[in-house]
Amino acid sequence: MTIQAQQVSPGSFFLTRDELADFHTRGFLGPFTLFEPEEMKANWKRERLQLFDRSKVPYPDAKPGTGVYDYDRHLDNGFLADVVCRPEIVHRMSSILGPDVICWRSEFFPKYPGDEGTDWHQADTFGGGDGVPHIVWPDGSDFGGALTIWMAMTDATEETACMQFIPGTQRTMYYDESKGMHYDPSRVNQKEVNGVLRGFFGYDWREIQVDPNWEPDESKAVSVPCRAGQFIIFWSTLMHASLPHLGKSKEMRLGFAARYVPTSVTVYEAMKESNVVTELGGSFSLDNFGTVLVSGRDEYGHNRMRTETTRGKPFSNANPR
Ligand SMILES: O=C(O)CCC(=O)C(=O)O
Ligand SMILES: [Fe+2]
Repeated sequence: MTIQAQQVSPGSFFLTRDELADFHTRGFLGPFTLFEPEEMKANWKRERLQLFDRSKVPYPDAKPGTGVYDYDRHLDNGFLADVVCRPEIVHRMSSILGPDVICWRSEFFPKYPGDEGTDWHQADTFGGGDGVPHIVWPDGSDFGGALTIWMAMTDATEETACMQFIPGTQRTMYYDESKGMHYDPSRVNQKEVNGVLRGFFGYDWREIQVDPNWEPDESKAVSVPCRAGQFIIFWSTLMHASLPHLGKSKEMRLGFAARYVPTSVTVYEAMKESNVVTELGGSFSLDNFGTVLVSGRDEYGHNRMRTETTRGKPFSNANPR
């Protein structure tokens, strides 16, 4: 894949050559500001209520309490539909992934006071849970995984579960996602790892380590706090985690993650027959699923596209060609 640094002008958020080089060295970039903190706080106050309206959620069959319950709310919620298409995000995605980019997944990551941090992990095929690939890159690709933007909907500090990364680990997979993991929600909030309360929503990534004796080198970990309205970009194959919410503040921390790949990537091919995705203790049918073309055009036709939300709001293309 050729990667071009582009000229930065007003309204344009393509990465500079230095930012790109930095991204490829470390595997993450940011934080960048999408909303000022006060604006984000007002947005969240409003959208929190909107999100309770589940009359048009894409996966009405997903059960409450399962990890898939609030997947892909950008497909029904207008605010999130705008967020995933914003040029501040999409131009940067396109600087790394090329001109033709889809958003295929979004998720919320809430941490309430006292909650464990997210344990160290990497995602290449996103099939670590069920052992079946969710995304497949074309043969011979340099990269795998998805580019993630993780946006802080509330402040995320070292005391309130900010993200952590181990820079430069994005090129080696320390986990074999084809093994699949056991789901056991009784594991949640139970375990300290090196003195830090961490877990993975009922999964334990140690079950699928390539080398059972390996441990992530936490001495190299960096914490990346974000103010409400800021976002970080990272490869899903970068070793990443979050710190626990220590409970000193009574405010929950909420992350919103959206995942992007080039149009050449095939999403949910392995679920073509069943039309069902199963992970994190839940499942949902793909009837309303569609990827969103946020940049360029689709010359492959691998994926079902959604051009509008379930409420009929069109998605915008931030970088048409
Ligand atoms: O927010 C978190 O604690 C974890 C987020 C994460 O793992 C992801 O966005 O891939
Ligand atoms: Fe993750």
